[in-house]
Amino acid sequence: MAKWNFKIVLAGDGAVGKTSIRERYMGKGFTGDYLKTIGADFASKKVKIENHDITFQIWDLAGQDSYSAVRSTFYKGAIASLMVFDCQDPKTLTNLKSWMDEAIEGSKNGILTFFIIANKIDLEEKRRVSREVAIDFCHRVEKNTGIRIYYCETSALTGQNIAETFDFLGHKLLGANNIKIKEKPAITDGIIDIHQKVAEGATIIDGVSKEEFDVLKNRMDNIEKKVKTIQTIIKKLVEKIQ
Ligand code: G3D
Ligand code: MG
Repeated sequence: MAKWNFKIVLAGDGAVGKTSIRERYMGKGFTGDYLKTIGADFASKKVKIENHDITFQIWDLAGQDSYSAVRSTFYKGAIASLMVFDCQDPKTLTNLKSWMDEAIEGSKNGILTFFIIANKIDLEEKRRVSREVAIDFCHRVEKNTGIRIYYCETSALTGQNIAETFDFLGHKLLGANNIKIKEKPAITDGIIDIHQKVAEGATIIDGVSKEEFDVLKNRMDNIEKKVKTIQTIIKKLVEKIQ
């Protein structure tokens, strides 16, 4: 029976709900070491997927600075990262760009799975970042970094999608270690494989559907051809004049 130790880091702006997500998953009474110098908390939880014993080591930043040179300890050895934003505040989503850069650098590219998490989904009336906008953002980040991203919507308050996210992570991380698991994770509508979605053409490419994208691309290709023809004509004219 194999034992697995997966270090997962929670990153994102202050007050987006990182500690709440961790506490919701692990219960309030965790015993964590307080890593004073880097301002991080750490707690662990054991779970079982089929006959595999998994220990999730979950690290959570207490500091609110968007960058700190001492953070490398925080990311060192991390295999997955939950990048959390508050669905009430678009800035916390766009700030995830620099959080991701920091995580990629700090983990020395060791992070295999990134989750972008829209938290506080229970506050429906106050929501200011739509699912579409968030998915579009994830797609752009995936395109720019080449990193596979999963997107999910959670509420640390109601518990929506919290356990599901960690269960999904457990399956993915075992998979990344070439472990074949028969039972499927409890995938919910809230968990979206950005890569898969784009490959299926089922969702957004820079804000347009796959069909619209293909039409636009076709038009661009035609315009490009016309421009080339015009350039050739101009070149010939210039040659004649000379
Ligand atoms: P952080 O660890 O990212 O800094 P916290 O964020 O977990 O400390 O959460 C910040 C505030 O947001 C807390 O409120 C917390 O209760 C609230 N919060 C976190 N997640 C959710 C959620 O899913 N839904 C709602 N409605 N609130 C949430 P206080 O008032 O204690 O500061
Ligand atoms: Mg916190």
